[in-house]
Amino acid sequence: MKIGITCYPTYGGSGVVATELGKELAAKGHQVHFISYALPFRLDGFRENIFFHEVELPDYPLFEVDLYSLSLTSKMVDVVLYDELDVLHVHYAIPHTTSAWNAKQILNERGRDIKIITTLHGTDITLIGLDPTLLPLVRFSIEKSDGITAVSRHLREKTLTNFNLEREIEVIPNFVNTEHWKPVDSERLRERFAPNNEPILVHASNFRPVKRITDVVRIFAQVREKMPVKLVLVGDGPDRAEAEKLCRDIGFCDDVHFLGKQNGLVELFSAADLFVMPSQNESFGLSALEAMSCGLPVLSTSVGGLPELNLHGTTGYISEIGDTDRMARYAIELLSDKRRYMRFHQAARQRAETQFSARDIVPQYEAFYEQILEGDSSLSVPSLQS
Ligand code: GMT
Repeated sequence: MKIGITCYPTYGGSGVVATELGKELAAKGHQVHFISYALPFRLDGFRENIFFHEVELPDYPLFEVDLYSLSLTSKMVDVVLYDELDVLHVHYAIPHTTSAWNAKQILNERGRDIKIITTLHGTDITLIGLDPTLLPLVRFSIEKSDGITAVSRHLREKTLTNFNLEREIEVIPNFVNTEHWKPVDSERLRERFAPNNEPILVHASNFRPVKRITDVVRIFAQVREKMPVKLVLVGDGPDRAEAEKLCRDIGFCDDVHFLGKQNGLVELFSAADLFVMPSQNESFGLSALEAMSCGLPVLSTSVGGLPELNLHGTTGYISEIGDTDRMARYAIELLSDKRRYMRFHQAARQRAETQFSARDIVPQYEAFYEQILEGDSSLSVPSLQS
């Protein structure tokens, strides 16, 4: 099959999922064409069957605001026609689904049909998609997609309610390549972060307010009052400075490692003991899954799709948003009980392998493409009133 994939190419879970999906599909013999404004950051090294089409923006003084969504449409039209795509799979509805719908209209005029599949990832539905400036367009685009997938049951329900829709939305959860994301020897790294073999808490994200980074620091502060422990923070973003200041104010900068953006996450996760995700909103929580696949139990909140991933009392613990006391208590309990910790460590890895492995999930996308191409999108599109 020839598949066009559009996603955000920079740091962010939707781009990661799209890129990993493209890599897996290419490895299975499909031809994959990425269409975006930059090379997706997880697209490392040369891979057969993968092509990249850069969307260039016109440089003209009259266009003070960026016309990306229109340039993307034009590029989609070209790639569909000249690379003979079977399907366009866009990740994150805004503006990708709308650009794809426009491309479909242009192609239809030329007698060429193309199926559009949208994967909804999170804030395209729960936050920015609800903004009055975008809502009618997002709703329309979702309705007009030939197929829609959501990364969790929670996100499917949110989409149907928030946009007052009645249509099939296939839940295809996010996945990891468990051959890559697995516990590896990382003694050297561990010694660097925790010279006296202290337990290590780790967090990785884009440090946006929704991730509640200062909660990570507060949880760490409470655990540190009871036991020697270290904190490793991976990533960067708007809330990093505040978290750094909090560490300085509390006075434990020596025990906290701010690493910024990193690529070697498998080694970092393998060196750590517990993944902390106190998010305010999370339709899935991909980085928690990557950590679980490396054997890390997860301390998370109960929001969004997190309870579909992290099983309370089995692969980690779940608490209410902002309940840092409880999260710290759970961390102390788990890190002080070696046998219980080992059970959680094994269960986390096992859940990633049995429920969320690329081996099992990628075929669900392939089957969905087939279903849409055969014309059975099980659509029940209501009239456009909201
Ligand atoms: O909505 C965002 O925060 C952006 C989005 C992204 O592109 O990184 O993240 C969402 O998609 C990820 C991949 O499916 C999910 O793992 C994240 O939970 C989700 N983020 C939120 O829902 C806040």
